[in-house]
Amino acid sequence: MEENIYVTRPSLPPVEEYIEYVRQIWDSHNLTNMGMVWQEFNKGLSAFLQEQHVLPMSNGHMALEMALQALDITGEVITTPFTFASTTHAIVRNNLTPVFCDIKESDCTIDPDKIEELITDKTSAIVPVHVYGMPCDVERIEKIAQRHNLKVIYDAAHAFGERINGVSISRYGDISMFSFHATKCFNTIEGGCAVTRDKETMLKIYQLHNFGIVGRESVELVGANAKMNEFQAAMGICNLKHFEENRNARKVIFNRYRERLSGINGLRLLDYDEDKNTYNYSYMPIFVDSAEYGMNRDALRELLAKKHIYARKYFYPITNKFNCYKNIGFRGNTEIAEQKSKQVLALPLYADLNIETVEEICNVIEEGAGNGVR
Ligand code: T4K
Repeated sequence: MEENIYVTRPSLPPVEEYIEYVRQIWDSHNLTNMGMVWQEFNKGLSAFLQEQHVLPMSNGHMALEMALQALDITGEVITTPFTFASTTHAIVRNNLTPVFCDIKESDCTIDPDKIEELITDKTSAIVPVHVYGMPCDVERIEKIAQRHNLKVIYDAAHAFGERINGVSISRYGDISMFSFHATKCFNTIEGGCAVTRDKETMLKIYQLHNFGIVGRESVELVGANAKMNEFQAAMGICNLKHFEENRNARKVIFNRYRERLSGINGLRLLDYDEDKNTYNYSYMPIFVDSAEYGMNRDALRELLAKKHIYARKYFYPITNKFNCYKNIGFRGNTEIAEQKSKQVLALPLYADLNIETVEEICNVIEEGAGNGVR
C-alpha cells in the first residue's frame, strides 16, 4: 500500500458548508465567548442528544476536570487505568487520589464486581470510562453509587451519539463528558461537552468554564478558560448534519472487520450487544494472544507498518504505569487492564476508509497468523 493509512482520519463536511459559517463569523467579528454560532451549535447538540443541559467546551479534558470541580469531589475517586491519559490526569489535577479498579475481559470497561471492595470513607466518586464506546454497566454502577452515596462522572469521550436501550448514554451518572477532538467520530476540531440533568450543576460548570465569572463585577468560583470558539462551533454544526451518514459508513467497515477477523485463532474482539446498544463504531480494537496467534502485538503492528498501515496501541501503557505516577503507588489491582494493554491494537477505522483497504489490512492480519515470532 503506497498511501499511509492511520488509525483514524477526521470526518470533514463539504468545505462550502463550513465556509458559509466562516463568512458569518467574519461579518460579525464575534470570534468566541458563546456567540451566535456557539448558541446555534448548542441548540442542535442538545436536540441531537435529547438533553436539556449541555455545554460545548474547548475540549473533552477540560469538561472532565470541571465536572469533578463542579461536584466538589474530594478524597478518593474510583476509576480505571485502561484509558487515555486525560481520565487520570483530570482526577489528579483536581488534587484527588485515583483508586484503580480492574476492567472486564469482555468489553474493557470497569468491573462492577470489583468496585465495592475499593470504597473507603474517603471515596466520593466513580469515574468510569465508556472505552472504545463500549457502554459501562451503567445500571450496576448506579446502584453501587446510590448505596454508597457516590457521584458518577462518565468519561464518555468515545461514546458520542450512543444509546443504551434507545436512551442517550449521557442519561446515566451525574455528568457525562464527550470529546469532539479531531480524532473522534464527531469533531469540532478540538472540543468536547459536559452533559448533566441537573440545572444547578450545569450553571456551575458554565461559570467555571468562563473563569468563574458570574456577573460583570462578580467572580464567585476559581474557574479557568474552557470556552469553545465560534470556528469550532461552526465545525460542530456542519459535522452534526453528517453524523448519521458517517456512523453508517463506519458500521459497514466495522462489520467487515468483524466478519474477516472473528475466526482467526489467537485474535479476540470485544463483545458487542447490538440489541441493547446503539454504537458509534469509532474504534476497532483487536487483542492478540501471541501463543495462539503466533506473533505478538508489537510484531503484528510492525508487520502492518511495513505496509504503511499505522495501527495504534490504544491504550498502552495503562495510566497507573505512567512515569509521572511511578513514585505515587496508587491503590488497586489492575491485572486484566495490564494484560489487555499488552495485547491491544486499534486498527484504522473512519468513515471514508475504503473497503478495499480494509480487505488488505485483514489480509495482512490473516497471513500473519501462525507465521511470526513469539
Ligand atoms: N478521555 C478519553 C478516554 C480520551 O480518549 C480522550 C482523548 C480524552 C478523555 C480527552 O478528550 P480531548 O481533551 O482530547 O477532547 C488522540 C487524541 O488527541 C485524543 O483526543 C484522544 N483521546 C486519544 C485517544 O487520541 P493521539 O496522541 O493518539 O493522537 P494523534 O495525533 O497521534 O492522532 C492519531 C491519528 O489520527 C494520527 O496518526 C493521524 C490522525 N489524525 C490526527 C489528527 C490530530 C488526523 O488525520 N488528523 C488530525 O488532525 O491522541
